[in-house]
Amino acid sequence: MNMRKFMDPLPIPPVLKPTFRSENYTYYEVTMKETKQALHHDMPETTIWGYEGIYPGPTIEVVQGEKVFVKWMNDLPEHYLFPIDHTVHGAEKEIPDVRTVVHLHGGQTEPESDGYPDAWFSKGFDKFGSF
Ligand SMILES: [Cu+2]
Repeated sequence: MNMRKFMDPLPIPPVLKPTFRSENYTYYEVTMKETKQALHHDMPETTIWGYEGIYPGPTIEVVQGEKVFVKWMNDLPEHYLFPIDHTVHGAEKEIPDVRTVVHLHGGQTEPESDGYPDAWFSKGFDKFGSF
């Protein structure tokens, strides 16, 4: 495959509109979805898992000091894109194949809301836990 340079403009993610905004806080909902997207002009579409179904995910614009809540929702398929080695810690067969958790760098996030490394939830919050 010959991938030519400078074929695509720099991707600028769209700005996400809040679900709710008041004088005290702003609330967003972001859904993780599987979609198809071409990541380069010379490549065919490929399967991606993206926030709001795009990669990179949307931008959340925040004014300094603004309090923001985000509800991260998992609407990914129930089975992973690739084979899973169930002998690895954290990938046991008893837990859902596809689990997610969101972690933020650069914000002032309360620890219980910042995606502990072992925390997870499955599609539709059907199951959740930590190891
Ligand atoms: Cu981190």
